[in-house]
Formats: sequence, C-alpha cells, structure tokens
Amino acid sequence: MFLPTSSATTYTNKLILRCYNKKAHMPEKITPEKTIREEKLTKDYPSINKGEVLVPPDAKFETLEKSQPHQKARKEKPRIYPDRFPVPDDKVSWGADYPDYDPPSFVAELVLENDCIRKQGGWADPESIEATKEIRDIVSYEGVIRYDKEGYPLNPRGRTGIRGRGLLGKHGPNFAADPIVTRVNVTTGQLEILLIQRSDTGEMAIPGGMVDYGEKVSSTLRREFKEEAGTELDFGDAELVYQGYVDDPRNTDNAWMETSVYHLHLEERGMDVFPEAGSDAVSAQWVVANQENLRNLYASHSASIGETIKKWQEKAKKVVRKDGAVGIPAA
Ligand code: RP5
Repeated sequence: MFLPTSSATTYTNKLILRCYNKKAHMPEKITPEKTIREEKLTKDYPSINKGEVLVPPDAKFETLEKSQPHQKARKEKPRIYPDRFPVPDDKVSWGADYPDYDPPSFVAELVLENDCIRKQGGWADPESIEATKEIRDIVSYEGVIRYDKEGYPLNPRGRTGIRGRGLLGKHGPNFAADPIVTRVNVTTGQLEILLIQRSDTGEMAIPGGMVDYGEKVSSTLRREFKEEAGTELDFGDAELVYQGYVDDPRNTDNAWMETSVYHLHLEERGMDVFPEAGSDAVSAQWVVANQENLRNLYASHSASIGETIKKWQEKAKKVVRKDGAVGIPAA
C-alpha cells in the first residue's frame, strides 16, 4: 500500500531508520532454561567458619543500590577529559544546593564523528538533545530520569564535575552487558573468575561491552566474551545478578553507563576454557576469587562480582573462603 508522505516525514523516517527504531530500547532479561547443577568435584569440601568467608551472606554493595552516590564518576576520568569540577560528598546529590557548581563541558571528537544522523552505522546520538528525542526515547533502569534546564538528562547518582557526553555515545544511559563466568578449579578447589585486563586503563575487569541498539543481551554477552576473552560460550543458562547504574570513570552529568550483569557457572566444564585476549584486552585469564584479586577492579566490577558470589553461595549451598577455596559453611 502506498501512503503519501510529506518530505519532512520522509526525512524523519530516514533518520529513524538510520539511527534507531523510535522504540525505547532497554536490553531484555534472559530466562534461564536450566537451574544451577550440583558441583561434581573430586575433592572433599573444607568446612569454612563464618569469619573466613569472602562474601558474607548479608554483604551489601552500596554502588549497586539505587540512589547511592557514585565515587569513581567524580574522582576518576579518562586522560582526554578535562579536570572534573570538585564535587564534595555533601554536594553530590542534585538536591543539594551548590550555586558555584560550574563544570566544564566535554564531548570527545570520536563521539561527534559517530553521530548516527551524519554517519551511516554511527553509534552515537546527535549532539542536539532535541534531535535525539525525535529519534528515540531515553529510558533508564534507575527509574524516572530528571532533566536539566536545557533538556539534557541528569545523572541519577548525582553530580560528576563534567557536563556533556565525554566518551559516551548516548545522552543519558549507555547500556552494557557484563558476563561473569566462573568455575571451581578441580585441582585447587578454588572458585575462579574469567577476567580481562582492559587496554584503556590497565585495570582488571569483567569482559563486558556495549549492547548495540536493539541487540539481545544474550547476543551481547556472547559477542563480547568472544571478542575480549577469545572463547565462544552460550549464555542461555546465565542468571541475572544486577541491572542498573555503573560507577564508571567515563560518566558525566548527562551520560552514564548502565549494565546487565549475568552469571554463568561452568562447573568442571570451565577446565576446558582457555581464554585468549581479544582486541580490547591486554590479557584474559582465570583469576582466583580471593580478597586481593577482587579488591580494585574497573568501575563497579568488584561489587558486581561480590553480589554474584553472594547469590551463588546461597544457591549452591557453599561458601567461598577469603583465599578462594570453596567449602561448606561450618555448623
Ligand atoms: C562498564 O563498561 C560496564 O560494566 C562494561 O563492563 C564496560 C563496557 O564498556 P567498554 O568495555 O565497551 O568500554 O561500565
């Protein structure tokens, strides 16, 4: 059927086709078909006292709690960012009066070059917020988004000391997916996590990445894991651990990272996974889940892994000791 359209409508339609499809895109949830299976370890599990447990059952990870103020997003930054305007603890919240607040505005050249209206296949929103709102809705896992006087979305965890989008392509939330893949090493009896070393900051991190517009989370998890850790895995059985804000050093007042963290426990199968660093990683390796290794990971990744271990312990009825050993809670 032919429907006549005005040239203005045709132009808008072209933009929508080139950029997004006008729908608000939030990555959907995976529904696992199977539940976690029992470990078939060849060795006996040690009995572990409460005080020796790496992640106690009542552990709380502030950065994963909605409306908790961020830390890294106002204290760290990529090298190309201007210095962040100081944001003291009591001024993080948008509700706190801060009349002197005058942060620099910064949008990376790479972001502007990838404006999806100007470039076929560009992954960034147009710089104009009005043009962005024409082509897609802005939605967040953190709830209703607040906007500033010029119509730009405001970071749900408060001030960051920088306006603009920085290195992030989208106004508001930029969606990522983080695959946390674990195994129990059958030789050592320790819980291990597959981590990469990021090439941008040099920090150890979960091998996650950005969800392409309209892409299924399971596809992102698979694609990113392959790209960064060199291994093909099926995430159909992965369990959702967390969905929301990431305290990422690239975040600004108007653009921030949000992620879907999924956990896939490989049991003994993990012993056949030999990671190889992909394009965005310096290295990819199995790392023992001990206190030292999990302390200073990229962005909120220490908290995401902590929450994962907490949930896994509950489900598997096991506990992880501070040195990574998997055992049974002492009576
Ligand atoms: C973090 O940035 C997310 O948790 C995810 O791991 C990562 C995605 O960004 P790139 O790795 O694609 O730079 O906020």
